[in-house]
Amino acid sequence: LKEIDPDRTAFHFQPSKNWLNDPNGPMYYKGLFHLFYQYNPDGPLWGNMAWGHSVSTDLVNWEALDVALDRTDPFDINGVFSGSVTFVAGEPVILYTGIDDQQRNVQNIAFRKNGSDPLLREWSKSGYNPIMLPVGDIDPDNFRDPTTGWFGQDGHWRTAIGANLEGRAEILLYKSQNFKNWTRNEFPLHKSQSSGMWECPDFFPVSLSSKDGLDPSVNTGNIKHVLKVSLMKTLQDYYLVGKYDEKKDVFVPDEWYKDDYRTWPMIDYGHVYASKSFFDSKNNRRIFWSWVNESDSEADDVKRGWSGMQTFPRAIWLDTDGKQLIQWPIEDIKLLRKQQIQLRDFGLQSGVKHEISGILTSQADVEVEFELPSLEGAESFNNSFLLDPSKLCDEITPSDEGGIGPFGLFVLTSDVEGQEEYTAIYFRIYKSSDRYMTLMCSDLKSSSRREGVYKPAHGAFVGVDISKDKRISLRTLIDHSVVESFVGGGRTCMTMRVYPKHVLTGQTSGLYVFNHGSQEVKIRELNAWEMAKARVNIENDDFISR
Ligand code: DQQ
Repeated sequence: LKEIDPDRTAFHFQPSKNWLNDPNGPMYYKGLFHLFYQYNPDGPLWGNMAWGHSVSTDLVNWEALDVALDRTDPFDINGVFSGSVTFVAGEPVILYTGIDDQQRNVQNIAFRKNGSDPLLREWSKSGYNPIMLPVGDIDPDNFRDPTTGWFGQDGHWRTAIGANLEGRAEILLYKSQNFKNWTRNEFPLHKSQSSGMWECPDFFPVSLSSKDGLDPSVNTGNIKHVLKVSLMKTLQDYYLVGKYDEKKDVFVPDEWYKDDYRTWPMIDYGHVYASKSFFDSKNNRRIFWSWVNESDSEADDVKRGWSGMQTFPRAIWLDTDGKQLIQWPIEDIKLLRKQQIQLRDFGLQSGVKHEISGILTSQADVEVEFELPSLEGAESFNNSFLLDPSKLCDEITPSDEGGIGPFGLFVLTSDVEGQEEYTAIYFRIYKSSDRYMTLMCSDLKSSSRREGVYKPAHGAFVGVDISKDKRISLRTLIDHSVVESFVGGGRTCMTMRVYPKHVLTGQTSGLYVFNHGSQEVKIRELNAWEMAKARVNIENDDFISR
């Protein structure tokens, strides 16, 4: 009998075994989606970095292929680090960072080997690698993660690379006419004084008038550009919205922007890193993945034989306010929805906890819209809350009796006496002098009785004005050890890793809606679906023969 692995997910991207981190070079090419990822072929901890590779027809079910890029040459013998794919004359080309035989970060290029293999299994590294070296003021330890290339009106390709120059974060811009010989631009695409090294930049245009995604080279029409950076300092992903000046080749963030990362919006206020997007030309959308790390111990990773996963793919576009990004699980997730439970116009009195029963809730997709009969009774807001909402969520608890809220969901719960566990995802409304502020918390303090597990509370003030219609929506994907939440239609996202203990003894997990505020809260509608298990990188299967 195989020992049960309660942390293994049902529909999140993971290799069948070993370590995974950053998503690399996602693309759609001739009927197939490809996802490469930072992978250790030899074990469940970080090391021996290579590019793992999987393919899919629907972005939900994945077939694992052999490692696409491994450490083979002087220019990458110490690691094949992150990178991306660009279509050059219609052909996919990989740009990636190698850790060379002198331990330097260098940039390399690889082409598909066999033009007739639809699965793009083999890649050949060019003989003229490396194509970019850390020379001059570039720190050879901090020069990595080339973006997908884009093509300018002047007939030159561009790519952008994260770098550290005398302690300053810079996204360096390189140009090329032939995608082979690259020259560093006079200016960086963008830079910052105080936020440390920026890894894994992602740079792409977004439409101001539609949810459709855009090809990376589009720079005309009603558009803005987004620069996403991963801060080594905080291990969080942030984004800036602005204009790309193609003449100077610089990104100019919108006026509100200050050079203080604490004021920048985050891709996800939970626990993700090194995100990357691609343009899905099949469905005209931009899709986004992020690495979700483990947050239990290394010994646990070794015991289970794997570590890390990707967020469920999200469509990403710019809100009509032109300021914030919206991220939403791709529609294709509906392929997995099974039995559904629904509540409509359901009053949640103060102090009530109501169970959503009848489906398996350890793999579920839950959408709920709360309505507040009135905003009177909201507690007063203190400006100091703004600086550190996670600290605030750590200090309060979901069982406090508040004014409006706490109300929300308890997920992955156990009610068995002496073994109670619950993860709370909830809201609490505050009133400042001129507006209402909606706090969202994901509180893991009571999520597990397992030892050595990180059980933080994360918080964010959500980018939704509650005073408009007194409604707030929450969507939560629950998948065994990962809980991804989307507030206000995807304006604020929070992903957490949860390791409940009760499932180890075969107990099923519960799901509740609750209200511990002094005012009644109404559920306008709740839909919860049990989710089927996707086929994700199952070993020993022959994709081609099926
Ligand atoms: N992970 C890769 C690097 C990147 C970092 C190495 C971010 O290329 O900068 O595994 O997680």
